[in-house]
Amino acid sequence: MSRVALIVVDMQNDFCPPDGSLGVTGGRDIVPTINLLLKSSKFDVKIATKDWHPADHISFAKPPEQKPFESFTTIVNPDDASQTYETRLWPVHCVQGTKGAELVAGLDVDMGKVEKDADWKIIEKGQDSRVEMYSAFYAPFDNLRQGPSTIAPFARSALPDYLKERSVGTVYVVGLAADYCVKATAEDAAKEGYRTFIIEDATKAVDPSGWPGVKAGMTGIGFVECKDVLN
Ligand code: VGL
Ligand code: ZN
Repeated sequence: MSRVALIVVDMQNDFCPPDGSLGVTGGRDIVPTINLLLKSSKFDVKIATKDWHPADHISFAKPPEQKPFESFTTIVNPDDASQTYETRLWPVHCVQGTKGAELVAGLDVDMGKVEKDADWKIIEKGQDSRVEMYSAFYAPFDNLRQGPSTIAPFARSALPDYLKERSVGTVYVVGLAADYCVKATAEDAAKEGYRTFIIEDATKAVDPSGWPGVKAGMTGIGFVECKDVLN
């Protein structure tokens, strides 16, 4: 029987105001909603992802030439210089082992552990300093779906195998940020063949004004509210 997974993306101190280095407006406010989801028996498998960067991660703006948020960087596949990737630079965030990389206070991660028959797992991502990795599945140029990649093994997380081993068929994605890691994770989930939903009132965007446009461009993903799931 196909099982249902809840993927809680990057609910970490650095993404939560007021202290987070890359605080997403309202990021902390969705903790109670996510806790309700974690408590629900609707999900057979529960996962929390952590952005887990080395201190020299490529996505960190290096002042004074580079500015966070405003600048764009071109990230090149270390194995193929013809493959480039345009994205934003960010303030230093979620460095491995720092307070900023810890799951945010109040997130009821124990719910996943105590739930009867539910698996609970923390998945780290973004450990390869050479590549950005918004998705909790893969870095953009990881081709492990086709065969062995020569990109460092950390460009692929433990998530793809974890979901497969547990016969998951449907995933619900929540957390931070809607327009970056939640989006990329949901898109890869859909690509991998999962029925994929984003629970909209359990996520917040870095750019709330741009979110409707980003959302409109996402195909094959369902958008639902918490109340639709927990009835
Ligand atoms: C994220 C920017 C940089 C996210 C991670 O979790 O959405 N955004 N790293
Ligand atoms: Zn990051």
